[in-house]
Amino acid sequence: MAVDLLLGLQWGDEGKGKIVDVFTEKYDIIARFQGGPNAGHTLEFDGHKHVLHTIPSGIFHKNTINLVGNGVVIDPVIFKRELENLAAFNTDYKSNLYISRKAHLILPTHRLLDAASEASKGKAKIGSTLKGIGPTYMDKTGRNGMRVGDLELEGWKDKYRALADKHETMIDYYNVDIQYNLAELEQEFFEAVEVLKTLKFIDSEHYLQMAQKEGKTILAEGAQGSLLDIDFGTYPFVTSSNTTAAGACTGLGVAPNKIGDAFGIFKAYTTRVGSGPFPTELFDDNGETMSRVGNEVGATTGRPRRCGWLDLVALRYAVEINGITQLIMMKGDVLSGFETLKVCTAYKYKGEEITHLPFNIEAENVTPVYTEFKGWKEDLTKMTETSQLPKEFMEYVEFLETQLEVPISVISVGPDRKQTITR
Ligand code: 2SA
Ligand code: MG
Repeated sequence: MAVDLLLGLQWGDEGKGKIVDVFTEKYDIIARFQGGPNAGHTLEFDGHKHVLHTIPSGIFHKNTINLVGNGVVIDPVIFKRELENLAAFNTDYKSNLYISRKAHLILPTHRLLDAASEASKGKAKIGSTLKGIGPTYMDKTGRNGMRVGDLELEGWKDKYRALADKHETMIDYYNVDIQYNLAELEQEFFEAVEVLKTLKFIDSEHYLQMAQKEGKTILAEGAQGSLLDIDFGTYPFVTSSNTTAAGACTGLGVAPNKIGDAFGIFKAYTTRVGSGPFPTELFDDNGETMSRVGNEVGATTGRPRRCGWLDLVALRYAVEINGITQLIMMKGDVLSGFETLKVCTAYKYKGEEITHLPFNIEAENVTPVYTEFKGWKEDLTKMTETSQLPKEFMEYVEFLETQLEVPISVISVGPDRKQTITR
C-alpha cells in the first residue's frame, strides 16, 4: 500500500490535528515525520479539547498504531507531560505508540541554546517557539546529536554529559542574559527519559516497510506548514525541518514512488505566528475579526497569530512543491458575516505582476493583487452537507479549485470532529 500524506500548506495551524483524527478511521498507522514539540495539533471531540505536540493525532483511536518517525525531534520532558495528559482518556499508548530509534533527542541545553540564539538576534529574532528545535537539528546535521536508540546503550549519560557541557560553552558564547538552573533541568530530563524508555522503541523504517508489504494503510502527519520549510519556506523565518512532501520520505524512510495521495490542508484565510514576511497580513478590523472569531492563538506558546487574506500565490507554490492531490479547506465558518472577501491572486513585484513566489516576499518587495468576493451571512457551523452551504461560499470554493487546479474534497466548518463535510 502507498503512504498518504497530510501536509499544512501555509504557515502551520491549518488544522492538521483535527483532520488526522477524522481520517484515522481509514488508516492503520499514523506517523509523524518531522518537527517536534514546537507543533500544537488540536483535536476536539466529546466536549474535550486536546493539544498534542509530539504524539501523532491518531492516538485516540484504539486500533491505530501511532509512530514518531526518525525525522522527529523529541523532548522527553514534554513527551512525558503529553502522556500524562492522555492518561485520563483511556488511550492505550503503551501498546499503540511506537518511537523510532533514529529520532533525535532535545536536551535541556538545546532549549537554552534556542533562547540564547533568539535573545542575541534582538528585533531580527525568528519568533521560535523556544522548544530547542533549531539547535537539535543543528546537532543532527552536525553529526553530534543524541538519538532515542542511544538510550538503550551503556554509557549514554557520558555522551549526554559531553554534549551538554559543550552546549554550556556555546551558551556563554552568545553573551546574553539567560537565567537557568541546569541541575534542576537535568533532573527533570533524566526522570522523563525513564518514562520514555517504557515505550516501544523500534527500527521504524523497517517496520513501515513490512507494514506496506502487509497492505497496512499509512498516513504521514505533517507538522508546521510548507512556508515554514527549511528549504522552501520564507527563510530564515522558518523551522528547521522539511515540512513538505519530501520530508516524509526522509523522515520515515518511505521511498518517493511509494507515496500515494498528498492531502493539502489550508485555512480559508491566512495566519502566521512568529516573525517573517506575510504579504496579505491585515492590520484592520477584518484581521481583528479573523483573530477573534477564529480564536487564533498559538496552541503551544499562546502567542497571538497574525491574520490576513488568503494568498493564492503562496498556496499554489505549496500545492506544486508537495504534489497535492486533494485539498482540505478549514475555517470557512470564520468568514461568515464579512461583507466582502479578498483573495490574493498575484503579486506586484518590481513593477510587474507575477504569480510565483519570488526569492524575497518582504512587504516592501511585493504588493498583493486582490480579487474580491461577496461574503455570506449564514452560520456554517451546523451544516453537514454541501447542499446546505451558501451560494457565495461555494463561489469562493470553486474559484480556489479553478485557481489551484486541485479539488477541495473536505470542508471543515468548526473544530469538532463532527463539523466536517466531505464532498
Ligand atoms: P521553531 O520553534 O524554532 O521551529 O520556530 C521557527 C518558526 O516556525 C514557527 N512555528 C510554528 N508556526 C505555527 N504553528 C506552530 N506550532 C504552534 C501552534 C506554535 C505556537 O500550533 O500554534 O503555539 O506558537 C509552529 N511551530 C513553529 C515559529 O512560529 C517560528 O516562526
Ligand atoms: Mg498548530
